Amino acid sequence: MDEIQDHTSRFQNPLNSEPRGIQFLPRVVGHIDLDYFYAQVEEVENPSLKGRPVVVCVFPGRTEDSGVVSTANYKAREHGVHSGMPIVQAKKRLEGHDPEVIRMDHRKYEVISNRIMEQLEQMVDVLEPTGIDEAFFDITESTGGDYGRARSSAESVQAVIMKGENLSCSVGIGRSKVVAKLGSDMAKPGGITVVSPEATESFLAPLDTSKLYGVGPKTTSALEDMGIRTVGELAKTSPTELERRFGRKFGVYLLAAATGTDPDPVVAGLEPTQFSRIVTLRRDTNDPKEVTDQLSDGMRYIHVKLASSGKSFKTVTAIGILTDLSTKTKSKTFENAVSNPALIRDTASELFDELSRTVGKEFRRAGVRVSGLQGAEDQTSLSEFLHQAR
Ligand code: TTP
Ligand code: CA
Repeated sequence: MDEIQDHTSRFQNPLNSEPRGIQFLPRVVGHIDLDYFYAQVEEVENPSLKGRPVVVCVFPGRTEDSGVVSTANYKAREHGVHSGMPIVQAKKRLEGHDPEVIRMDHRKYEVISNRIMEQLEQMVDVLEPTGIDEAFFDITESTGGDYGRARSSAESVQAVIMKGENLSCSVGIGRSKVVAKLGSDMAKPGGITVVSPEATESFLAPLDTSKLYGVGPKTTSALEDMGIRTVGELAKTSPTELERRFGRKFGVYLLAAATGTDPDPVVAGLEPTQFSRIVTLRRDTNDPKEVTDQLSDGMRYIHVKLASSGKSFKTVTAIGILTDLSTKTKSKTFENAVSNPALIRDTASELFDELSRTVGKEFRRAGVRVSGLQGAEDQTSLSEFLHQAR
């Protein structure tokens, strides 16, 4: 806790922290990007491709060779093949290296992407998908602004995607979108970069300005003309000079990006389908009361998510991960959607009573999920609910 307050006191820009009561938590923003996405999906589907150059292509023309490369795996990239390259050229570069050229199947990648985004959405506070294989996320609340916990969250995200889809991804964590995005780029493939608030300045300073999100070749050369090559140099430039050259809006952005203080919030992009929280218990136990007690923060969190999104729920699920790491669940579905927090707690406690009687083993981790979410307008009032329940 001391550490958090320490970070807070050094925070200069309140826009880069989230209000919590009277104190500000250091903002924790993440960026996740799947590695060589289309080509990796093809490798997972056909493991015999591993180790060979794989090129996924769009064939817009009449002949197979008239298309361009959509993406390539790292083996093919070693030979200089990249997105946007004509197929003919890619084939030439890969001659004699046993390449596999595959037609792009957008629908297939989309289905997998949707599954991943839905899973991610359950693991973070806010998820903002920004493309088929990438998303920003915010975990300020769930980590309490602690960057050590943020690293664990990033590891869990990677593990879940690996377990569910067999796909590797890269994750960056930092105090702003620009820093998080740079982090995931640098972590490629399969890594995690955590840039704590204290380390942000020294992390950014040596980078070329072209690495910053939103800084393309034109801006890079305009900055070079001003004698600015690195992000550190950009950070020291006077705001007036930047605004004169790039206009007010972009000038302000450039300076904020260069100091890792870009304030753009992570904005939810998906309609949530469920809210859940899972915790590791303080000790393995079969006592349902002990389990539900330790889930009370998690259930409060679920209630806050429900209230802030104006949602009610139809189903409560108790999730138990046992000492042998198997997962057991038990659910109860109400006839009408409800939103009362006491119902989450009472139903979860009932379900854990039943689970603990039937599983015969101790719980190591436990969680609660509410699903069957409906908008506030579909909601049944509590009195109506009680009436129906009798
Ligand atoms: P990227 O994330 O840019 O690339 P990538 O996932 O293939 O590789 P990296 O490991 O560097 O992240 O793009 C995501 C997907 O979008 C990519 O797999 C294929 C598609 N794509 C195109 O179809 N055309 C393009 O020019 C680019 C850049 C990507
Ligand atoms: Ca990618």
